[in-house]
Amino acid sequence: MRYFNLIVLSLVAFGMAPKSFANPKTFLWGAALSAHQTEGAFEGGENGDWWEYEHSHENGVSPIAGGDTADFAVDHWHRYSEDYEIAQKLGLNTLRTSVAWEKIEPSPHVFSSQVMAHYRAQFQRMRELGIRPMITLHHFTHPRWFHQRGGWLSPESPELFLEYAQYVVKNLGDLCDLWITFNEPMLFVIMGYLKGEIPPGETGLDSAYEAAYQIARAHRKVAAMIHEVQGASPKAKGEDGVLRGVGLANALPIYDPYNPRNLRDVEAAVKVADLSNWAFLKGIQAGRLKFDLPEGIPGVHGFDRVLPAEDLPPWPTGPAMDWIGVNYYTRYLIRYNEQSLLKVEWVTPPGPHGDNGWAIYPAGLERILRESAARFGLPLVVTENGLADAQDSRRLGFLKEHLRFMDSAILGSNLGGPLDVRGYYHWSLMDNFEWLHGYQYRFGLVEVQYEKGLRRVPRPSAEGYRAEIHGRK
Ligand code: IFM
Repeated sequence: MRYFNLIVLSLVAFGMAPKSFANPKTFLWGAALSAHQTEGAFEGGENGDWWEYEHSHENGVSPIAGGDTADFAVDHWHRYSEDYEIAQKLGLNTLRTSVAWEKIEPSPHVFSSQVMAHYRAQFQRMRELGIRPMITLHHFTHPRWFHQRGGWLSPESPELFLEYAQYVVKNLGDLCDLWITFNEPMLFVIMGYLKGEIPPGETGLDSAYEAAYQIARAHRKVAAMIHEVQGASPKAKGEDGVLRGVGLANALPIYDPYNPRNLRDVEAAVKVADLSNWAFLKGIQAGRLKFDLPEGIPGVHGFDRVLPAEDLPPWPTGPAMDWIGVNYYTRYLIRYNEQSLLKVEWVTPPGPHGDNGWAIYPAGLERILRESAARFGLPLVVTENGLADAQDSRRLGFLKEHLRFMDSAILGSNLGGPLDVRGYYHWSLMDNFEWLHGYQYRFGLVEVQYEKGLRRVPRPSAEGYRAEIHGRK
């Protein structure tokens, strides 16, 4: 292995990097989107929890910056074909997006064949253009009825989610064999069930633990179902180099100690990374969900519960995950602080950052890929990486640097041997509705001109991404 690394490193040093750093024909070059952020509320969006939230005004104040709503978003519902044609021109061979549960299942056990026909047409168009879909089943939004029945605190929630997922896989399975069950499940749990900052607005440690547990169950049930329908690993792992199967897209920032020479900061950073990045995934893989919180803080306790084995029988349902989706954007410094909740404080490192304040730290992509590989031993996909940059003055540099560190992960570097990375999805193909921040942050390779009828205008960075992809083929 060391010799291999040396050879690769010297080839890179002399500008002779192997052109096909991965399986060049099967490497997934894509961009990511989500339904609620792009589609608009057409055909049933008003059945959703976010629709309700965006239209709620406590004391006349909207919970969304600028009073924005996703009622029209960027009208991807009607303009998907135009968007996919742009993606094709950029040289993308895949796109990641989600489908809206609230539109597909507007009331319990009632599915909309009209909405499904729309999604079929959408994904068929993608295929016609030579673009492989990666479909996310849950990207933060829910039907309102789901919360009326207890949401993720209810023990029936995994079955309800499975029923919806079965309907989607039955109807779209001939067009898609790359599935994500949940986007950023721990971020969703923290914001929706611990801090109450997004729907359903629950607060408290116990509700967060319960929601994480039911979501972990839901993931395992859906992974088993998809494997039964479409085949389990090793096929899913891609004997032919083509990635298939099921993963989760996880928010995986780098957490470093504020002061690497302060043992308390070092321990705090390890703890935060474990809770936010790894505990949930470890639980899904091991069948036992465990959160260790620091001892001795009033009202704070840990969690340790076995996930029912019958959710994921050993055969033919395959493993709980075929690959790990890595959403990587930024790095935080963690400082021990006696006064703060959980005795830790998040600090944004100084230096370059996006319009939304997130620090730019490209080396972190290689580090997080290496840590994910070491922990789970599974193929990896960068399911999101991008920058809020309305001027498009830093996006291309950001992209090139992150790709350089992804190359190092794939080729091997002084940090370790070559890793099995199967794809890169830039967030996002085009500007869209950025949740609590409305439309103020621009993540798109393609600008959406909101004041000019949602006209799509590729930014210079889009051409830069095309060239980067081309250079690696
Ligand atoms: O827009 C979001 C996306 O929905 C989930 N990951 C982070 C993106 C940028 O904030």
